[in-house]
Amino acid sequence: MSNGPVSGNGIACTLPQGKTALWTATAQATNNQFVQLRDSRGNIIFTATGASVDGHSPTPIGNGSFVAGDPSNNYMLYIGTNGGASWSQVIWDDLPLTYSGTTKISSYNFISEDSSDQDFNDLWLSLTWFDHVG
Ligand SMILES: [Ca+2]
Repeated sequence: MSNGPVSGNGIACTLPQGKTALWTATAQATNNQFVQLRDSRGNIIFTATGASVDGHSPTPIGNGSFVAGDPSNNYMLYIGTNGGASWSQVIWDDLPLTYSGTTKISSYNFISEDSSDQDFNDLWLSLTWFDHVG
């Protein structure tokens, strides 16, 4: 199952207010990748940029964690190249893992194609929120 390809110029996703989320971004591309999450008011939650060290190998370009604070739970994700000068095509899905009616974690995966070879690995973002941390 998956959604897309869709334009990386704003993909709606939800993160429950108060939950802690972890993210990691990996490039496999020559082009300078760009990924940014914004809340419903346009505030930037995180940004990562970078290319593969050698133009093709999987290269971490950022990671972090934050507590989702938007009361609406609504966020927009942007994936492109060169600071958003162009937008990539993105395939994505969300995998919730539940126990006894509670979502324990939910993991979004986004993979992008920044050109034409259709490998859909130029930027990979994993974004996971936890019901409980610690
Ligand atoms: Ca590609």
